[in-house]
Amino acid sequence: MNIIRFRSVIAIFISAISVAYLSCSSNPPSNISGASLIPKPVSVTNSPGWFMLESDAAVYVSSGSDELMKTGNYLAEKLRPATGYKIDVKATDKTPGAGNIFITLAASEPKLGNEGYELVITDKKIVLSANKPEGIFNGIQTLRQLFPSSVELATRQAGPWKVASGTIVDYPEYPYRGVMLDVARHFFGVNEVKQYIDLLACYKINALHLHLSDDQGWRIEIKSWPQLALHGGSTQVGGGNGGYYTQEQYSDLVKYAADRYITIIPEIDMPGHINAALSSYPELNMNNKVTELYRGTEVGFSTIDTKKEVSYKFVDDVVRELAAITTGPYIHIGGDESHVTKREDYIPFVKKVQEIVRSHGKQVMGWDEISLSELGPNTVAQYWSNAQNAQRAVSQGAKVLMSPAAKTYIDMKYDSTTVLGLHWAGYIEVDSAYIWDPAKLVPGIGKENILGVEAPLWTETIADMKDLEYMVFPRLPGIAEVAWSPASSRNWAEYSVRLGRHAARFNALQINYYASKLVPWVKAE
Ligand code: TNX
Repeated sequence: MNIIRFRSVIAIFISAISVAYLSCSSNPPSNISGASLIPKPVSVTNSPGWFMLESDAAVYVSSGSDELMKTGNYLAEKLRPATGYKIDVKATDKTPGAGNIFITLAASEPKLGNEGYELVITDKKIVLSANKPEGIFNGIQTLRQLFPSSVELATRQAGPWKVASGTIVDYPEYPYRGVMLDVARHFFGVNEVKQYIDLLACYKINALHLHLSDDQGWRIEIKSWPQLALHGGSTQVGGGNGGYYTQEQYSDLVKYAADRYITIIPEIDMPGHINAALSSYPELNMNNKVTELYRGTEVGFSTIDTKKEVSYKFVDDVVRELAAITTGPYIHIGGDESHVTKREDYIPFVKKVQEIVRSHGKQVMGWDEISLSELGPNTVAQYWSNAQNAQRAVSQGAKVLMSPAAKTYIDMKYDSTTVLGLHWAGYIEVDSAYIWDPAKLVPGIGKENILGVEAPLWTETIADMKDLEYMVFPRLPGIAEVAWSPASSRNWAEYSVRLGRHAARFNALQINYYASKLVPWVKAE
């Protein structure tokens, strides 16, 4: 075949593929199994017809649970702006009539667990059932994605608000599906974190780990050690004023997240990554002198004096105050890159700090290095770089949270042209963040040893929400699917088409995403 003919054959082939894309990209699709849902549900079954949301539709909630009523209100709030409909929310003792959405805790499937849900859509109504309100909340996220993406717009749109009929039965692969935000290197205020929480909820993420302290900043008010936030929180990478959360603001964040079934895990990084504290209180240093505030991006140069009594008084006060404003089960103690702490000091320090955390009624999380120490009951090791550390944690009976840097570090650049981000763990294109199985990554660590998956965003180079969105989207939806959907049902070629159809949703939500060339983006509906 000569080169010209070869080219025209390729051209015909490409246009055939484009036609195929266009013909199945109508949103919503005529079959529910053609819907571009992320994360992919466990099971989707078609049935003929569709449900049409009309102006007199209401959300009916089976009576008896205030919490369930809240999920009904959340759904109505999501549907009102774009539809322009009133969408009343009403408690009821019986199944409502045609044209309505019904939310109920009468799920028949024990396998749904706490977070799963069942969605049955017919031409008459939408019935969303689950064992627990968190399952309903997850089902609501699926329902949002079943409506045309214009449902996410803030102003009234034309519709029609049609959803293809069928049944979805869905539940997560892993119980912990998280992200980490480093608010120490660059501070992110309460409203910014709330904005992030709203985006996380769309993808059924249920944990937000906040990295609250590092060399460059201390971001949480501690009443018994006030200089930590006042002085230690007064700057950030590159300079500027930094910032911190008062305990009241922090509690507001915890509640905002909990209302969206997201648990906040606070981290105080110790014994290294602690210059902000050392610059606030001289007694925490080996030489009893305060250090300078730090605005650079080096890691691994600071350590608390692990031999002094006062260091443990400090840890106990900080953990006590933090535990009192933490509703979730975990406190993260850091433990990474303590390059200037002697091994013989690091090991007893990590052991004692775990005991302090447990004495305040919380379970411990720490970066994988903590397995060098003896791990106490229920301690979770967060695997980020050293497989041996993770294996040592498992051999001590600990569970592992999977954050392999080469897959989940969403502060890594996409490729060599990405302006933001670092690349010490390699470039992470959108496909690479998706194509991996947490249960097959580290020899000797299987599904039974894994609590879940977390994608950290370190913020040495990330200064604001636009930067954050660019690094998080579109890798986060893929990582959310790795954590939620069974590995056997995942495949990049199919996923990339579904992801491409989320462009209109990203645009409606005004997300500054990276339009990777690896994804067949479908911008218009
Ligand atoms: C390593 S990951 C760190 C962080 C940096 C990050 C940058 C980990 C536990 N420690 O201190 O911010 O690399 O990617």
